[in-house]
Parts: sequence; C-alpha cells; structure tokens
Amino acid sequence: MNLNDLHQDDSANQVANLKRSIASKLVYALGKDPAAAAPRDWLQAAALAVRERLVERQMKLDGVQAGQDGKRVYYMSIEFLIGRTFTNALLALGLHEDVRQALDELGVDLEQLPELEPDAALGNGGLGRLAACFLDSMATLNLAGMGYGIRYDYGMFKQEIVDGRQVEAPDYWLTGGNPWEVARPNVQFKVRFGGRIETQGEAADGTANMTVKWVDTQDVIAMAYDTIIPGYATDATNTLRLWSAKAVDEFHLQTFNGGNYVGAVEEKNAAENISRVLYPDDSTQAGRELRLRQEYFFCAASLQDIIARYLAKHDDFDALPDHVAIHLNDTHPVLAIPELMRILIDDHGLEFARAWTITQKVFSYTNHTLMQEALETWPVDMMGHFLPRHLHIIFDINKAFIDATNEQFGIDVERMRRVSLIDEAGERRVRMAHLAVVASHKVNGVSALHSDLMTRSIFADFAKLFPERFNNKTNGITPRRWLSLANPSLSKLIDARIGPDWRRDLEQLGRLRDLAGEQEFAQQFRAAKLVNKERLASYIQEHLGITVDPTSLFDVQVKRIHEYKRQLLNVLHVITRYNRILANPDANWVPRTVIFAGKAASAYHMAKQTIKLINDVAEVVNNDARVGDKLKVVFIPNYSVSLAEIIIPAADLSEQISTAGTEASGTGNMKLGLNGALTIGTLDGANVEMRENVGADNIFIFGNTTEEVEALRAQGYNPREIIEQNEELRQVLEQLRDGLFSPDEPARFHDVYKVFAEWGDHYLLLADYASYVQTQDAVDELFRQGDEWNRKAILNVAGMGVFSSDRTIAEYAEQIWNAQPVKL
Ligand code: HT8
Repeated sequence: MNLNDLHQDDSANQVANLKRSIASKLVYALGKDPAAAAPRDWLQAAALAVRERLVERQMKLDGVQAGQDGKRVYYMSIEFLIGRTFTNALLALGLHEDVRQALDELGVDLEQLPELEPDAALGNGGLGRLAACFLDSMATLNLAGMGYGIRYDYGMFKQEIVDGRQVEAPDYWLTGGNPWEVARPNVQFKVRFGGRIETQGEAADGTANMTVKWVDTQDVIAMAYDTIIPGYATDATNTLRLWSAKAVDEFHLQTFNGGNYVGAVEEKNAAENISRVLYPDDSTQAGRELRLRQEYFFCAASLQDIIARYLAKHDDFDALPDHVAIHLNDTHPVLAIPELMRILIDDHGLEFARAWTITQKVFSYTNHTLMQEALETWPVDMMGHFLPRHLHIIFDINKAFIDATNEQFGIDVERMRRVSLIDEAGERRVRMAHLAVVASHKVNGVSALHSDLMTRSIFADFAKLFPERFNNKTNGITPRRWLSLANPSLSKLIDARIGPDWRRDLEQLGRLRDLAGEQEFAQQFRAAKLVNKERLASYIQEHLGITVDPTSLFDVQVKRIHEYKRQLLNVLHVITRYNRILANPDANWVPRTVIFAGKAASAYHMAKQTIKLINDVAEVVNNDARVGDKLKVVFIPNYSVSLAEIIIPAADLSEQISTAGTEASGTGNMKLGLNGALTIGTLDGANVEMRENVGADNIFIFGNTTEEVEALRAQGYNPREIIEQNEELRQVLEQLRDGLFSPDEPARFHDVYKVFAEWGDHYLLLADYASYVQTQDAVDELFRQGDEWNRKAILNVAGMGVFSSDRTIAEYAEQIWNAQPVKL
C-alpha cells in the first residue's frame, strides 16, 4: 500500500474525509456516542483526526530523510513550553476551514473547542518557549531536527491568587489523555545510576587503554513519547521525543526485593518519580539530587537513541559529526558530553583522544544567563555517588584540557584555577558551563549585548583561549503562533495589504512602513488593536470582576516575577501616579490600565511579596473613588502560553525594564513589539537590537546603560542619597513602609522598603526611578496624540521582521550546525 492512498485529499473530498475520521475517532477511539459527546470529546476526536494527517507527513518525511542520510540536529532541552497544539496544527496543515466545515456538519462549533485544550506547560518561561519556537522554525525550514526532553507528568504549576497571594496548584495536564503524543513502547532504553566502576589494565597516563566497567547500578527505563511538530507551508515535520521514566520490569522487582512487596512498589515509585515534575525555578539552579537524576535520565536515553539511529547505517564513528549535531540548550543537558565519551570509550573501545575529537565536533552550546545563582554546579560527591564513571571522565577531560592549555599558553596557576571544570574553593563542585564550553565547537549567547558580556565576564578566560568558538545568535519568535494565531484581526489586515507570505518570511513586514502614513490603513490598524483590547477586557471582567476601559492605555508587564526584571520599579511608578492623581485630580490624565502577569518560584520570598504588593496596590487604587477611570491595576493569574496569546495582542505599552546587563535577551519584548506595542525599556538584552530595527524615535529608552550600571556599582552605589534627594520617591517608599497599601497589616511590606533603604537596592531600581517616571510622562504625551502613537505602533510591527525564529534557526543551521534542509 502507498501512503498516498490513505487520504485522497482533493478539496472536494477533504471535508467529507475529515467528517468521517472525526466521527470514527469519536466512536471507535474514544468510545463516545455522538449524541452524548461533550465539546471536550469532539476536541479530542478532531485532534486525533488531525494527528492522523500529521503522522502521514511524518512517515513520508522519515522515508525521504533515511534516503538522504544527511545531518540531523538534535536539540536537547530540559524544557519545551509548547502551549496548545490544535489551532497550530490546523494552521500548519492549512485545514482550518475544512475542519470547521466538517465539525459544522456534525453540529459542532469549532470556535468553542480550542480553549478546552490544556497547555503543554513543560517549561518555566523564555528558555522553554524558545525551544518550542525553534522546533516550529526547524520544521518550517525543512531541517531534519528533533527535540529531546522530559515528559513531565506535572507541568508548570497553576497559579491561583488567594487573598492577593500566589498559591501553587499541581498541573496534571495528562488527565484527559494527550491526543498529540504517540507512545512508543518499542523505544525503551535502560538508564543506569549509582553502582561502582571496575577497571582492568591500567594505562600509563591513567586514561587510555584500560577497560572500564560500570557495575552494580540501579536502573530505570526511559520510554519514548513522540509529538509531531508540523512545519508551516511545507510537508516537513519534526519530532519532539520526550522520555518518561518507568521502573524496570516487575519480574526484576520481584527478584531484587525477595518477597518484600511494599518495598518493591516503593522502589518502582522512586524510579518513576524521575519524570514526575518540572522544577518551577526559572534562572536559579535547583541543586537537588532529583534534578541531577532528571538531567542524566534524558541525556542517557537520548544518546542511546541517537547512537542507535546512527549505527543503523554506519559501522564506525569517524563520520558521526557529519550526521549528528547535538545542541545543548543551556547546561541542563551537559551530561550528554561525558555520556557520549563513555559510550565511545567503554562501549565501543575508542581511545580517549579520538573520542574527544569526535565529541567536540558534535556538540554546541547556548548560554542563557550570566547570573551567578543560575549557573549550574554539582557537588563532586553527589555526582560521584550517582554517576561515578561520568565523574571520572569529567576529571579526565579536565586533565587533558588543562594540560593542553598549559602546553599552548604556558603555565598560569591562577588561570588554571579559574577555568578548571572543578571549583576547588570549599566543597568541590563540577562547573557545568565550563564543561559545555570546553566540549563544544561553538558557544553562543542570545543577543548581541549578552554575547558580548558573556565573553567579557563568565567566559573571559575561555574567549581568550578559543576566540573562534564564541558567537551570537539573537533570539527570535515564531510568527505563526505569535502573530497569525494570537492576533487574527491584525493578521487579516496585514494579509489584505501585503499578502500572507509574511508567515514564512517575516521581513516582508517591512513593507508596512509605506502604509504607516496612509489614513485608511492607520484607522484599520487601530481598530484591530481595539478588538484585541476588548477581548482582553472581557477576559478580565469575566475572571477578575474588574471593569477596565478598552480605550485606556494598556500598559503590560508579563513575565516571570524576578527582582532583576524589576516589577517593583513598575509598582513604584504606579504608586507615584496614584499620588499625582490624588494631588491633582482635575488634570488631563491619560487613563491607564496597568496589567501584570507572571509566576514566582515557589520558594522565592521577594517575588511572592511583589505579587502580594501588586494585588494590594490594585485593591487600594481600583477602589478609590477619587481615581475613577484614570488608573486601574490588574494582576491576571496563571500566566501561560495560552494567556499570553490573549494579553500580548492587546498591549499598547510593553514593559522591558530589567537592570541593564541582566536580561540575556528577552523574547516577550519581541512578541509585544510584533503585535504593535511600543516598548518602554532599558538598553538590555534584545531591546538594544529592537531599537536599531524599529528606530530610536519609536521606542522609549530610559535608565542607566550597562557601563553606567558597572560604574555606579564600582563607585559604591548609595540608594539612600537618591531617596533623600527625591521628595516624590521618598513619599512612595514611606507609604510602603507605613502600610498605606496594607492597612490590615501595616508592617507587611517592611522588607520591600528595606530592599531600597537598607539592603543596597541590588538591581538599582532607584538609580533608574526618575528617568523611568519621566519617560512614562512622555508615554502619556504621545498616547494623547492618538494618530502619532498609532503610526509608531505600525512602525514597530514593520521593524520586527528580523526577530523571527526562522532567521535565528537559519543562522544556527549555517554557522553552528552545518546542516542543510532536507530536499522534499
Ligand atoms: C533568559 C531570557 C532569554 C531566554 O532564556 C532565559 N534564561 C533562562 N530563562 C530565560 O528565560 C534560564 C537560565 C538559566 C536557568 C533557567 C532559565 C537555570 C536553571 C533553570 C532555569 O533569562 O533573557 O530570553 C531565552 O534565551
């Protein structure tokens, strides 16, 4: 049989075929009587019918890829923040209209279904969402790519706001079954932990020619679940392969536990806990044993899979780098490096030097943060306990690296101490970022500024040793999800003027520049924004019972709550504005709705305080009759991909206000700009490049630059001086201290006050306060001139073409992976 015979999908048959498959999925796969089926059942059935079409594409592509035996890119990431899949799949397959009609003929309204789908929230924030955008772009560019990660049973926690405070609830996203994944019980690998190593035949240098056995291990099974990632306007697809932990078979349990039934079941649970839950800490290293197990678990399974696929066609390893590129999304998958070394040396008998040459050609690494608390290090003792062989290999790599460096550059004890893979100060620890840099042929940062700072700070020594390794790949976002799907009103308008091709060639948005001065277009652009603002206002009304005016300025800060992102600076401005309104109620105020959303890591006290403060300020401001419609403050709970799709298209103003030098790139900044928000931001991360691309006149830049921040800190920054000199700021801080926003507990925000007045204001909020408030005045001024604001918003959209993840991925493919598109 030929795959082409399965669905003879000429347009006339398409709807009839879809109708038949949806109905048959409903009855035979889900066991539901159409008469009794709920909307959720119809969604499930439609998803299964759509998935069938994806599977066909995937199989055809597998055949083509196998024939060409080109290079495959394996993108390894401990997070993939996918969100919903249904409408994305319809867009990619061009099936939206046909499915709508098929469902309509079955008496079901398609538009009611998408919001019933749970998000696949297998990530914290930007890093995980970047991985999801990259898969979309790899498929769209016909690259033979594959994502590897963990199939967490519990994704990112659900955030509830109770009494103004964050409460975490588990996200068991698989309850109703996941129609997009295909379980692969035939793809299972054993992953080993613990045990000890046995060596035979010691070599003179202690590294080569000895056989090493890793024995007495405790084993876990990794089983594959595949999700197909369709490309847009191409038949190509990619696979996201996520590993789920299973206990070794019950037979083994029985023999190992000799009649101890409860003990056996306990052990089974312990094994399966490995893929139970996503760690909800963004930009901090968890440092927990279970996290280390998670990291090794998915590295070991993925490497076995990659090597098996390679060995199906090859019988030695010299050509491995011609067929395999493994990309490390931050350091969480770095154990893949010693794992590949172990496989090559212990399982296949390669010498250390040869294995190392191959390994370096295979791996590349992206760094996503310079912040000390996020840089992964693992205690040598912990690693020796769980992964004794890998620790040994890491020591061997370190020795070879230090020896080679000394040979080439001369002995420098201080440098040796700084670059070593082992931190010897205090408890000895393995530095995962150093291992990544030493083992990779390319290392990149995620914005021009970040890549530059990276080679001047954390990797300064390495950049001198291997300058050719370091490069920049500015992040991007997929225009399919973040404009086409999230913003139908604007997409329709753009289609009408420049056609639909911007979805795979985002630079075409540049053509909107010529339309910015055209009155009819400008008016339609404004109408499209209003539709989105009304949609968000309804959401806020329905979920929070707060009435907001869709014509007010929507001022939006949506991202993880973190001190360096400075949500508190935004709050200081809100309080300042509140005071000014009360002092001068009859002035010509520009009505503003300040919208926040974001999750705090569950153990991050100051982030949680920030959420409570936002909600307390909202309570006071929103209920003060003297303020009326001039100012509203809203904290929208449970920020997620699907919520972002509603909030972002409605924004007028995008808050990107991190301390210069701290936000590696940001990607929300790009999503908001692409949807026609003007940015108020510091010269941090990709904001710098956004200014270059939209024009300095069309963005609100404020505050200290990275150099100025460095200088301030060097000269001994003193926030108290700033407080003393700024009357308005002093009032705001005293109001916080004295409980104006927490009358039921006046001391509630003493610690927030102390951040500024006593603890040194580490992220320099007060140094930027005056500049920020002044720039917010300029924002009001421009918003008052509606047409001029609107014109600049259009120019922002027009300038965002370069921030497509298609551009980013094309650069990775050419300059890092050396991978060519599959010929279809
Ligand atoms: C950057 C953000 C950038 C985005 O990557 C980020 N990096 C992390 N999260 C991000 O959003 C990050 C870094 C280290 C971690 C971690 C998350 C360590 C442990 C756990 C989570 O902050 O500026 O846009 C994509 O490059």
